[in-house]
Amino acid sequence: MDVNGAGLAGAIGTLDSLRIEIPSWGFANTGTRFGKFLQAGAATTLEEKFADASQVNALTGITPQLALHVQWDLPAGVADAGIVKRLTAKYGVQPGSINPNLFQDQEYKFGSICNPDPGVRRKAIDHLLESVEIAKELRSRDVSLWISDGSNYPGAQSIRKRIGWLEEALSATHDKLDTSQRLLVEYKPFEPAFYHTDVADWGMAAHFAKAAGPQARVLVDTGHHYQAQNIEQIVAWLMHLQLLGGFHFNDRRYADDDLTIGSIDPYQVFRIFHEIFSEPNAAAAGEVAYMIDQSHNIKGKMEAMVQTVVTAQELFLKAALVDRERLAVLQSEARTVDAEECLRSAFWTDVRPMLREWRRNRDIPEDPLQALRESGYVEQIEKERRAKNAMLSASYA
Ligand code: PSV
Ligand code: MN
Repeated sequence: MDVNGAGLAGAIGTLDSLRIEIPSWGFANTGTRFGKFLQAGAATTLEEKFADASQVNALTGITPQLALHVQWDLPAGVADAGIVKRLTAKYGVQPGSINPNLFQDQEYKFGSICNPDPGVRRKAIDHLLESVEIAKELRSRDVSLWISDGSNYPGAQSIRKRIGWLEEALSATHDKLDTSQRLLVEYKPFEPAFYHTDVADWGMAAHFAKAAGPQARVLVDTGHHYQAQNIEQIVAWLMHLQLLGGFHFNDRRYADDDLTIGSIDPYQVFRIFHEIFSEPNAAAAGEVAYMIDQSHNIKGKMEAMVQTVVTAQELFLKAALVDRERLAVLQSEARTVDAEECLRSAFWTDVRPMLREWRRNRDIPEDPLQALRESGYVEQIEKERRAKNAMLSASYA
């Protein structure tokens, strides 16, 4: 691709704005429902998660925020906010989105905010309200909610009643937000429930966000779609409706499986970024939160996170290089092949030399993955945490 000066300068300017939030759970031992392969260097405490996140930020320069999962990171709820503040000050990493957890407690077997038992619904709503309190205390903008509720057999639950319960719970949560906060509603078509999930797709999430109130938005987890779904079209629609809150980035081959962003279909991530850059209202595009939702079982966690951030940056820059003015002309003249080639030529541009230069100019290691390997950080945390990780059980039994 022939990158002209103005196009490149604009793209670099766009790249400067990119911040990616990384998940605390991406540093801890996780697995599949069949078991876990424990890693000697996995984080075993919140402090270790902050330490790892700060290392990723030092290596990449664009990940100053750490998403927190309430039950995993603040088990005492708002009473743990002080610990988070101390870690923030110590490691220079800010708390990012606050993720309530409505999927682990035994009472949630038949649902949380959609449970037919009003007592369980109350408990779940209280957890949501406490999550808003935590976010206020930590000055986090986003309360990011995945609702795992659903059912496994036809007839087992009233889909209609559950819609009403969900609307009530989300508007009660929205009522507690202060004016700077947002509620993000994440959808997923299946798992853990296998017959129906209560927020199965973007249309349902958009409805619930609108019903909840003006500060609610939809969160698109790229892994939460059926095969062949056109995710960038969903993104275009959500932008059009001013309802796109952000992303959980990952990749998938068959189902939600937390693979590294772009490892299976990098062109799709590029097309998603392209749709965001096509938004005429730049301020609205700037509100979109880019978050990673991956927890690796096979790859080393530090390496995987650095590789993920670098990959996201590459795909973001490629999309920023699309000559959108020319594309608009080609589209209006219905020059199909030329329009497609306009997109493809940006995608096939090797942006790695530009990114190396961009990092050099900002005192960031040119090759963050190589820098991680040379830093000795992974060996150090493996030494420090090996014994603690060995004591953890490798099975879910
Ligand atoms: C559910 O699959 C999900 O995508 C939600 O965002 C959860 O918060 C996260 O994964 C937990 O790993
Ligand atoms: Mn997610």
